[in-house]
Amino acid sequence: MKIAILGGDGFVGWPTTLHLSDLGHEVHILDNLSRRWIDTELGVQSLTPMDSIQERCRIWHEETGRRIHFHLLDLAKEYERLKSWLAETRPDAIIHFAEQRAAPYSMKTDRHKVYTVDNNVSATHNLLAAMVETGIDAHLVHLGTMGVYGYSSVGAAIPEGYLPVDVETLDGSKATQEILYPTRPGSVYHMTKSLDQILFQFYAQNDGLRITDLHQGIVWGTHTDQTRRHAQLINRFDYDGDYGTVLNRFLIQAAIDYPLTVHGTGGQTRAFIHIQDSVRCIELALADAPSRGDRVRIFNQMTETHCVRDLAEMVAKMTGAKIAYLPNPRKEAPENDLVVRNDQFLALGLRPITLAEGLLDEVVEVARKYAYRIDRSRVPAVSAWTRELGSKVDHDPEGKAIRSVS
Ligand code: USQ
Repeated sequence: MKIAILGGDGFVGWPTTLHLSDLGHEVHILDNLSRRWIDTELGVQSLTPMDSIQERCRIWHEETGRRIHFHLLDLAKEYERLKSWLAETRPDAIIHFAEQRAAPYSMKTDRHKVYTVDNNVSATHNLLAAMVETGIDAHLVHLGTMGVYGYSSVGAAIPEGYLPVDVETLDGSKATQEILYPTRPGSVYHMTKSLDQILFQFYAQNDGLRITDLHQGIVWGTHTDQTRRHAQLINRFDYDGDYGTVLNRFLIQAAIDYPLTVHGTGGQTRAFIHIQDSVRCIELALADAPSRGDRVRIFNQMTETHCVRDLAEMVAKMTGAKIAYLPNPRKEAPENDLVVRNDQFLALGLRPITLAEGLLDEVVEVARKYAYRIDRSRVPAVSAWTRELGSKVDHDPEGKAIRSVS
């Protein structure tokens, strides 16, 4: 297949690019490199040393003989260029990762909120409009988030996108409908992914676009089979307070003897998936495309659930790290249950990598190896959901005063 990977330079985009190229597909990355610019804005860098995208593609070619084509393009701002590229290249599939993906970054200041909404919603809508206008029949696979469902305890499993509901009709009888599971985003970033769902629903229904939306949990790990093949193919690994996600942060904190930063009581339960399983799920979703006229296909892309406190205890037991219970900068339920259905990927053949198998390797192979690159002052999470919460986040776990950067 000819596959366009929008956002193919990012944390999930890059290993997906390599995985699909390795399977023999013709792969094109479209990316505006915004994630690299944001590192510069925040004054942080990936734990792992990353080469330029052009250099990464060159190394892949040297290693495998396969070509990855890179196109510098801003989906949210360059609509006409996007349309011309699609019309000329006519990909069979498009994988859309090209969105600002950090919840704390999206809540940093009003400017970051505006940027996240403008970027994410325009990117998705530009893509959908261009697909219709060019008349291409590509299967669109979008990386969404489990976070669209929200994290309140409902005492029932979260289904894969659709919820059957009984409504009372005018004559008093019951009619059953399947509706999109009600969204309850917990950040501006998660809100943009909820908006994406409505855009997809409309374009699938109105124009027959074939769309799969993957509601992914929190990704952990760094390496995939392909990124291991050469030191310069390594994936990025974010550890800072804005882009680092919880488990990867705990791993590097343990590696530098920094107390594990649990927000609040750590009773927040979340869904997790290893990066290797994430790229495999994308391969499986690509091979199982909906037909024209079908509703949007939604998968829950996660393999296990854990609460933050249990994760911290697991990492502490493995490494001897201390745990710090900190004021939570986020407005979120302090404790929640989470039961998620993921039968569709399991039925398609996914065999998940569990935390129990992979965690220790990750600490030794990545976190300790690159620990010398960590700037301790960038570890605390300082982006607060409200001013009031921000005023409570004033000291880091080592007792130093925190200065918020905007
Ligand atoms: N947390 C801590 N300590 C930390 C960092 C986070 O206790 O040092 C807590 C947070 O308060 C939150 C939970 O851990 O309760 C998860 O935070 P996270 O930063 O790991 O994940 P999140 O902000 O939800 O976002 C990440 C990705 C996002 C993706 C989402 C999947 O950045 O792109 O959509 O995970 S999900 O969470 O399933 O919606």
